[in-house]
Formats: sequence, structure tokens, C-alpha cells
Amino acid sequence: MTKAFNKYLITAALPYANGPVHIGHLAGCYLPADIYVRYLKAKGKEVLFICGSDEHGVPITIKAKKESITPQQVVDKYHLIMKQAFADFGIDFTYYGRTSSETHKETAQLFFQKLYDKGVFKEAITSQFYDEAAQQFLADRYVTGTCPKCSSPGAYGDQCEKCGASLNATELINPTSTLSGNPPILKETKNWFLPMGEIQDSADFKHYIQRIDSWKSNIKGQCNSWLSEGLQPRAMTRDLDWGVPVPLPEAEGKVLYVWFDAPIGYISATKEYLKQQGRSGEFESYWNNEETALVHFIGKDNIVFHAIIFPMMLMTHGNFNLPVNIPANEFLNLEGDKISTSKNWAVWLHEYLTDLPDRQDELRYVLTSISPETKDSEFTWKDYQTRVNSELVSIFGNFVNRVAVLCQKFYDGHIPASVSCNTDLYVKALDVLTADINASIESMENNLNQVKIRDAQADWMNIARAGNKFLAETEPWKLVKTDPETVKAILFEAVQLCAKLSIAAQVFLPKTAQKLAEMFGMNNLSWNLLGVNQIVLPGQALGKVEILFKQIEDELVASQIQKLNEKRTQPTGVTPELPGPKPEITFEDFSKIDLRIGKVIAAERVPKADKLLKLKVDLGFEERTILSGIAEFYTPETMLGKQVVVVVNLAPRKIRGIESQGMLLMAGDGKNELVSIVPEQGIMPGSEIK
Ligand code: B3M
Ligand code: ZN
Repeated sequence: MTKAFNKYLITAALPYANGPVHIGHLAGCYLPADIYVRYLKAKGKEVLFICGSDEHGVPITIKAKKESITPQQVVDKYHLIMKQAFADFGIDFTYYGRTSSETHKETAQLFFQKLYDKGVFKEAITSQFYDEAAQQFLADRYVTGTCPKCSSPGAYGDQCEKCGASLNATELINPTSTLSGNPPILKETKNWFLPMGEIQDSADFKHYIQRIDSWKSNIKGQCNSWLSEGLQPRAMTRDLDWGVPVPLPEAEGKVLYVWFDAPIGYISATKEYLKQQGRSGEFESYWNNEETALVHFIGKDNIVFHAIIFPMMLMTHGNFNLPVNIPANEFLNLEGDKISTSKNWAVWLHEYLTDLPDRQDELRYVLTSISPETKDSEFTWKDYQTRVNSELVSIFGNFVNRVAVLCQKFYDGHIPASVSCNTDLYVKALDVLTADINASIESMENNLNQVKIRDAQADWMNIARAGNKFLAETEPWKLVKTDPETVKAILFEAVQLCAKLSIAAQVFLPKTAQKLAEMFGMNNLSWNLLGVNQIVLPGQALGKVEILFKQIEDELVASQIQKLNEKRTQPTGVTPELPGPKPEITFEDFSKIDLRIGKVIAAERVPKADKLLKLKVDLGFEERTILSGIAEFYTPETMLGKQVVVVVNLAPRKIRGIESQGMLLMAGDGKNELVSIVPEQGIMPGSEIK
């Protein structure tokens, strides 16, 4: 985005209202969007930040069937849960709408009608799977069968989850309807298609698509691959009973394709908001005026819809702004595995706050530090602890607290007078400080302008680092008796630095910024104050001084990991076959096995062996190297430090040239699931198990 704008319409993908929000959602889309919006607002830009619940589509109907409730009940429930979770984490939407609203229905139908009247759609009759018992056409997700690519059973009509292939339902071998369990029949039906291949060749589209050259590489990569294959017409209407009804008399029983109606949700939510505010007249200035920047924040799985299909809808409709940027993120993994709602492998936002009340800024900080901007990244509780303790507590919190406490001690809780000071020590340290923070602020701004929020937050932390260095070099606590004037000058500068930290913190850590602003008596957090020398005035009283961040203890990390593992469920639809019991043995047979507690003290992957981890295990009496086939279930990081149960008298075996001197006990079938057997509480390595 090279052009400078004064007005912005920022959107964040409308989450499906079929489950609560987890850390992957936050890191992938909502947090970067929120940080960018807060930055723009601090700079004085006019911004609307629009989001809402995506309440149509097959995932909702599937959830409703599973829970034996209606789709409307599903979306009513999750709309509120999601809205609350976003608010709790300071995601500051201007408006959070929902696609089951009347305004949305009307807006989406008008949009469709306009394209229809302009002759944009192509009508076509196709054969679709139909369940005769349930008397309805089947969405791709309602058909399962054997994957034509990898022969696994249980592939869905749109995708095989085993091999990842994209499928057409009609390609499945032995298709079955999930509604009745019967094989579906093929039945003809008419639908309205967006001729994407034709639009791709239009001058308007060719002109628009040049923009992606300056966007992130994941967008460019995906778009170029779609475009070079040539786009196929895509049905914008579907034979379903949940969605926005198609506004044509001949389309009874059909609804708009969810990916047609959902992005129109951005438009309808804007309309609804402005209407509620009595500002309906401003709608065009946001959506139909090229002086306003339209920016979509999304995850990588939504790229084609936002970078190609929605722009095609907007340009064929006419008069609408097209996006000037789409900062799509990659995915966040959790403790070595993909986040999965169906396997309950997630840190849910509402649960996080129950376990760690008031610690939303800690999570915001960590998720921004590991933001999956350029590649998938990983959240682990251990890393969360390290980042909170060694950065938020030890660098940022420590600096601010030292400054506030020294002001309390030396100046009775007031900001010291601004004095001119020429001592060598002070002048030198101040020069270094000024250079450091100017560089950090400049870099932070550049990064925020480019939506590189991870680097921008690191720049912010560097400002606090520079502050600590300044205090360490000048040591005001030592000078207070001998040179009180220099101490005043030092602390005056340090207070100004706290003010700058607070101004910048408002974009990353809004709650903390607020506390800091109260502490130092600031009521203006405008971004341009970062360039001002005296933000907080001499003599002003400090507000309530409080510790901003507390250490995260080991017990908390352990209990969160345990909670994750306990709540992890079988992948849906897979019931492992349990083997029958083995032949009887005597106690003597059993007592031949020497089982001991060990502690993993080193862990690494084995090159070219996807399943193996090489572990070093402390057994009390000696350390051993053990190869374990658990790499699909545990990362080296998660094994490190774990207590395990080891068969220590098993004859050594050479695997891939490495001698394995024992075996770890694990439960599970090793295909779908494998969990390590651990003692209930810490116990000395080498302890016998009997
Ligand atoms: N609901 C998909 C998702 O939640 C979809 C996004 C719509 S954005 C207009 O990932
Ligand atoms: Zn497959």
C-alpha cells in the first residue's frame, strides 16, 4: 500500500458461529487487525473496523444436527460467546454484526439482484447428489466416501482430510449420505454461476489484480496459482435450506452460496452501524470512494475468496471500492500439533480468562510475538511463560516500576523538575538513549505501516530495553546523595520514556497502556506525542503505582498442558479398534521387567525419520539414549523436562545407526493417538515402578 489514506474501512474475517474463538483465530486475524486499527486511530485517521458472525453455511447446519438443535439456536449461542470473547481481549470492533440480520438479508439479496439484472450470472443445470429419504440435495460436506486419491474411507465430498486432496463429491467412491446413511442419487438442479473465467479476462480485473504485486507473498502465490490454472465458473446459489433465500421466483428452496453472502456481511454491517448512529449518509464515503482504503484481515484459507471472488462481485456490481491490501496470515499451531476444534486441541479464549483472569495483555503480547505472518508458528505454554517472565516482567515491567518507585522515593510521588544537566555521565547516556529510542520508534512506525506487527512490537520492547540500559548506566539510586540535580534530570527523562512506552503500548497492550497512562497522569495518547520531548510535565503527581505484570509460575504451565491433554478427544469419526487381551503371564514373568522413572534431559528429531525422536533420559543411576517413535505426537520441546516411564532392561536395539537403550511407555494405538505415561507428581529419576 503506497498511497497515504486518511480514511479506512478495515474488516476482519467473519468467524463461523459454530464454536467459540481460540488463540489461533486471535493470532491469525483479529489481533493484527486490532493492532493496525488502534495504530491508525492513534495517528488520527478515521477508521471503521467491521466484523461479525458468519451465521450461514454448512458448518452451522452440521453443528445443529450434532447437537440436535436448530441452526438459529447454534448461531444465537455462538454469536454471543464470540462477541464477548473479542470484547474481553480488547478487539475493538467499531461494529460486530451478524449475517442472520434483516439488514444483511436485504443487502445480500439486493446485491444478487443487481448482478442478476446486469446479466452477470450464467444459469446452468448440473447433477447434484440428492438424498431421497431426507428429500434434500446434499452439500459436499454431507457426502462421505472413499477418497479417489488415497483410498482412505471417510473422505468428505469437498476434501479428504487424510491426504488433503480437494475433491468433488461425485468423485468419491461408494458415496454415502450422512443424513440417511443411504447412497445418494444424482438429480438435476438449476443454479446461478459467477463466470469467473470470463471476469478474469476483463480489463477491470486485469487492472485490479496488478495490486497484488505489492502485497504479501502468500497472497501473490495463491492468487497466481489460481489464475494461472484458469478460473472455473462457481455456483453462487445452493440447494440448501439454511441461508439467505435467492430472490428469484424460480429459485424457491435455494439460498445464496455462503461465500457470496458472507463478504457482503462487511457491507451490511457497515450499513447497520451507520444507521444506528444516524450517519447513514456516510456509507458511500466508506464503500464507494477511492479516497478510503479497504483492507481485509484474514487467514490464509480465505485468500481466494477475498482476493479474487469478492473483488469480482464488487467490480461486476460496480461503484464499490476494491481492497488496497489483504494482510493474510498463516496458521498458529499448539504444542506441536495443528489446532483442532473437533479434537478439542485448542486454547479457548473464554477458558483462558477463567484460568488467568485479567491477563489478556499477556496473551496479546505472546501471540503478537509469535504472529504467523510469514509462516506457520507455534504456541507453547513454556514459551508463553518465558516471554511473559523474561520480557514483559523483566524488561518492560521492571523499567516502568523502577521509574515509578524512584519518583515515589525521591520526590514524594511527583515527576521531578526539568533541570539542565551537563555531567558527562548523564550527557553520554542520554545521547545513547536518544539514538536508541529514535531508531526504535522509526522502525516501529515503518513496521506498523506495513502491518508487520511482530517486528513492531519487538521495536516497542526495545524502547524499554533502552530505558533499562539508561538506568543501569546512570545508576540514579547511587547518585541521589551526592548529585541530586543529575538524578532529577535522569528520572525526568525516564518518566518521558514511560510516557512514550504508554503511547505505543495502546496499540499492542491496551489495558496496560491505560494503567500506565493513569500511573503517569497522561490523558492524551496521541501518536504524534512520540516526537515530543516533554510529554509529562514536571511537578505532576503520579497516580496509583502498581505492578503491571506478575511472573508465570511453573505450576501454571504444567496445569495448562495437563488440561490440554486431558481434554483432547479422539478425532471425530475414528474409533480405534481395541485389541483383545494377551495370553496370561505369571507374576514372575512380569517381575522380570525393570520399569523406572526417567526424566527427559535432551530431545531432538532424527533426520529423515518422521516418526522418531532421539531422547536423552536421566535414570538416576545413569543417562541413556532412547529412540522413540513418537515424533508425530510430541515435539522435542514438549518432551524436554518430562518425566517418563522407561523399560530399562530391554535388550538394546540399533535403529538408523543409533543404539536405543530402553523404551518409553506410551498409551494409544500410535496412529490416531499416542500419549506418554507420566507419574502423577514429580519423583526422583530412577524410582522403581512395581
Ligand atoms: N466464515 C470462514 C472462516 O471462519 C468464513 C470467513 C468469512 S469472511 C467473509 O474461516
Ligand atoms: Zn485422500
